[in-house]
Amino acid sequence: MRKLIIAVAAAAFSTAVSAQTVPSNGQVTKIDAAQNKLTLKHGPIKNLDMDGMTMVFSVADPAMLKTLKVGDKVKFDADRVNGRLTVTKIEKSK
Ligand SMILES: [Cu+2]
Repeated sequence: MRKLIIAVAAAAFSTAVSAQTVPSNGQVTKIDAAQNKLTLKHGPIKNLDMDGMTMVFSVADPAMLKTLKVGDKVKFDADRVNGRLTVTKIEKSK
């Protein structure tokens, strides 16, 4: 499944060299440290072929949640990890 998604993304965005993920913009609307989850109101996520919406993501590293608070604007990478939509990288937007 993951390989298929990457292949489709690569075909659709042939100018993107070898990157699997493309940074997306979002805003933190909820942090659930106990569940290791983050709710983001996000813009389009190109590598997941997703339009803007508000949704829950898993986070790859629990430490990510410690640097964030509700209302923060962020730039993040999201990918499908073991079938779950997961934030693999996140930083506050300047
Ligand atoms: Cu979404």
